[in-house]
Amino acid sequence: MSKDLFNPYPLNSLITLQNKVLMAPLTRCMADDKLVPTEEMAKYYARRADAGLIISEATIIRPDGQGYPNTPGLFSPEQIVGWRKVTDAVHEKGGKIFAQLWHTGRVAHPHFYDGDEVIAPSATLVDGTVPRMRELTYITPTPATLEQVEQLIVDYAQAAANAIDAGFDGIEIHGANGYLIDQFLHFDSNKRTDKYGQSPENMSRFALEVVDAIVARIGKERTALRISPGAYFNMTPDTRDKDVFDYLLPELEKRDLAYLHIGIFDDEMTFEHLGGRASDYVRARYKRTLIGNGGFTAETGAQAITEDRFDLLAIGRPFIANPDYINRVKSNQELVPYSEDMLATLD
Ligand code: FNR
Ligand code: 8K6
Repeated sequence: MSKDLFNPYPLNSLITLQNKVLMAPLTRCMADDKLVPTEEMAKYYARRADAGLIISEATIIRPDGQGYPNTPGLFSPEQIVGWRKVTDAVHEKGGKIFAQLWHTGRVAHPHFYDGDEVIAPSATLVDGTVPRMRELTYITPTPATLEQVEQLIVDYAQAAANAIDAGFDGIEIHGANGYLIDQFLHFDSNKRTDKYGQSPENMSRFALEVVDAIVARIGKERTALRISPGAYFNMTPDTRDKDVFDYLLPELEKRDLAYLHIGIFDDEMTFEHLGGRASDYVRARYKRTLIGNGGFTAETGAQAITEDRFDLLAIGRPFIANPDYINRVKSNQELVPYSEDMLATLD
């Protein structure tokens, strides 16, 4: 396999990664009941500190962003203290870690917070029930008012500042997988008729305003974004979605972020309206640092980097199954296969 995978990679003038194999963000639902990261979580992340970069499990920016049990937050002082233990443990082992900032939008459920409203771009219900809480059915969201949209942007920026206070090296905005920001970017979930809907420019506005507010607060070197141009999770694709991403990608390129990351479970999945794989679609329209992900092995990922399909590789499930993933791959040891039962414990 190409040794290049283990060469350092400079994201920018402030941050250089020790190698090109990143740990993908993985929700584990193991924070305590105040959504504070635990000692076990600090140990779990520290065991994986030899990744080029750890991207934390998605972390909610405020209470009404929660859609799954025991997902950590970054809005209370206790949560900042809890995350500080995680970031210290990772740094002590020479690693780097970004916080993934999350609001689930219409996938949120008031079961998890005080209040009865779920806010989203539009009043479009997501089909089905909450994973791991199958007795809960999603409820029809309330379209966010313009004041509520403004407040969300303020809250994203505050959570980013909290992440830096907690010792993170940067943040990745979760704009993928059918959650709040992605809901603005797709016609399936955005039916707004104001400045946040109907046209590619309007539908990209929220994502770009969140990016700009965070960059203003913590700097572009520490700000990254994950997107899913092909709707595939809690979302139905619409051929017009391509126009939105055709507009968004050059706008993002101008912002010179730390990186852009594709959110997909299997990069071999093709989207008719994108003309193939989501990663190839993005690569053709975005020339800065791109992270590929979704069903790769170190070998297939290294090959894709050699072919210049993306710059860095994020590994998800195999990193759950193999805390020592980097070492095993480097020394050609066999990997433990991932299985869903592994989600029950934080090894
Ligand atoms: C995920 N994924 C995910 N993505 C994300 O952006 N934020 C998250 O919190 C999570 N949580 C999560 C939990 C679990 C249990 C799984 C399996 C996946 C998606 C993940 O980052 C990645 O895109 C996929 O797992 C595909 O990559 P692999 O696993 O094929 O390398
Ligand atoms: C995606 C973040 C939510 C994480 C909650 C934990 C769920 C764990 C189970 C993940 C199983 C993968 C689901 C695959 C959906 C992709 C559809 C093509």
